[in-house]
Amino acid sequence: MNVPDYIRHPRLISWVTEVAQLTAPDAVHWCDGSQEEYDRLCESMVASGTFRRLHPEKRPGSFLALSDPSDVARVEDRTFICSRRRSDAGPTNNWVDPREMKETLTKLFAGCMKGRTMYVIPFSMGPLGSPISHIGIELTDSPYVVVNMRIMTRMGRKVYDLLGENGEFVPALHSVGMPLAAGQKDVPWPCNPTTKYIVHFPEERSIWSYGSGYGGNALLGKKCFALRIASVMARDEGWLAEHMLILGVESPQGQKTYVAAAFPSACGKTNFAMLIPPKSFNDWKITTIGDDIAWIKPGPDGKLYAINPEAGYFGVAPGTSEKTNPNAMAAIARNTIFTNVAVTPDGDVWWEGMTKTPPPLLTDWQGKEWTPGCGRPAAHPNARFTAPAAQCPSIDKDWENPDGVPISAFIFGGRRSTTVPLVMQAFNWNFGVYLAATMGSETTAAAAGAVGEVRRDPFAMLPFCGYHMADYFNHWLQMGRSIYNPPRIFSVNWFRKDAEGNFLWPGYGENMRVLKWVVERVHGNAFAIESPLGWMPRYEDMDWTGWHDITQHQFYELMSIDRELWKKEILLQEELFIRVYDQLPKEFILMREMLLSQLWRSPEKWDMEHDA
Ligand code: O2Y
Ligand code: MN
Repeated sequence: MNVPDYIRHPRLISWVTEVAQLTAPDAVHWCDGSQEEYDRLCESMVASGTFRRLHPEKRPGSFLALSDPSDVARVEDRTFICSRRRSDAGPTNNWVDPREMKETLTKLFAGCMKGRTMYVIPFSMGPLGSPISHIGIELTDSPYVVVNMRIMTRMGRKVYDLLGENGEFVPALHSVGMPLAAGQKDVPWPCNPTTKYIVHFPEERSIWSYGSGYGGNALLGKKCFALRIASVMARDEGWLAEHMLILGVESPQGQKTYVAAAFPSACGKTNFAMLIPPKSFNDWKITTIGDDIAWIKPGPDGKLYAINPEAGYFGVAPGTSEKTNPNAMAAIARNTIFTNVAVTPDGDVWWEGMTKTPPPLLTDWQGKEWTPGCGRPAAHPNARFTAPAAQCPSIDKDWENPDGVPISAFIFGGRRSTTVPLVMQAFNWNFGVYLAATMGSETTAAAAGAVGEVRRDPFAMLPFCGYHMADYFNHWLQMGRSIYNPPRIFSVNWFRKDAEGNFLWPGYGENMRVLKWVVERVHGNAFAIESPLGWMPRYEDMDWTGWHDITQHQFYELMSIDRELWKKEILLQEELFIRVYDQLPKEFILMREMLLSQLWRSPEKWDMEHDA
């Protein structure tokens, strides 16, 4: 094997050698991360049929990939946390003994790269050299993964300079699980239709992924490293690896406040991260640091500082439009890889929700002819764009600041048609941790299971925590004890509906009004009253400039607290708590009691119109 002379890391070289011996690729390519390499790989994928080049003027530098119909999303039931002890993975993760799993995987990986090239991808999660960043090396037999990783991470030769001879890195091994026999013709989207494993070994901080070429299963810097492995590192080292967007709010006076927010998958995180305030707020500015993951570490002054470990957006295309997210639309105008969207006859992209009227003729995500009303979606509901973060017009000037940005507030939100008010501030850090731990979302048609059922998704981390979920709650409580003046914690719910099923809150840019109250609370500049659940704004505490439709009555309906619903809610929360009881923080029992007692000393239907 020819190792470039700038790689001076014996442990890395021997790992790559061992993997090459096991997987038997035809060639090993050490990626340098250059534009030429990216262009060459894209061209070769156009030639092989994996990529289609999009219209050079309408989507310059952009490509479309259509996946195998069996390989379209993360596979949670095939995702494993293989800690030495089952109890360390906890009851919410799939677990297999690490020795047994290594045996299974070693058999699967034996010869699995035959007929393919193995790429060595050096990448940094976070700005190169930042004290908050960490390095990974992904070995993969998928050129699609290489080019996506070049957008999503800081990838290339400079990583080897940082690693030197003995630097730490997370080894991440990936194969599409489809070796090619001599002379066998490849398919545009190789994967293994029957066998998939997304496996994490938290003690040795390594990742093995087999059988899928899609998104979170294959771009191992993202969910596998930046959340599942990093959450374990964060617990051990006293920091936070979170499923959070980070945005900046700049007031007309130029005061900048950074907020991190957690919402479950498919709850509009990218839209919130790139929010454009309503016209009447045009002297306020929202800037974007990240749309999905935050790494947050205590700085020298004891405050929390956050970076976005990613360098790109792997966003959901359907629903993204000039109306819902103009910043995302600008970010994907060029140099973007689209996966599983539809394509127009002249080579531009389209998906449901992009325009009001669909084009008269498309090729859908399965390569079939599509016309409006044909009864099939044109794009897959989990179709994605991979775009460089730097292309987003709202990108924050400090998005690559190696020291991170100071976080003043955490916001947690779910999708709830009832029960949870539009916004409230937790009474204190511990209560905020309780609110975040009990958050849930109603299932939509896109998710499996009954529509409208509440799924608990604590901290939006249920599929992404690399250890016992209740131990993670303890880690958050411990962080509150160890940091000076911790950020304030808020809960939001953009999705509340009236009795007729109409949304009570328009969302999108109007969420700025909530954000403004949050920021003003952080700085001690906004009034709030005490509700049974937390601190809440009155109608007059919100800025309604430019919006004359909402009445005080409507706002208080959005903010009301119904004791009967909360009784049910607390019983449902108990289901999660009992599931993770062996590590459940004792504080949670006390907070539940406090909550119940507050609900009982308030009227059955608490609302500010009558009770405040
Ligand atoms: O389906 C996938 O492989 C991607 S999942 C994903 C991608 C970007 C951001 N968030 C998510 C998520 O599931 O939370
Ligand atoms: Mn996500």
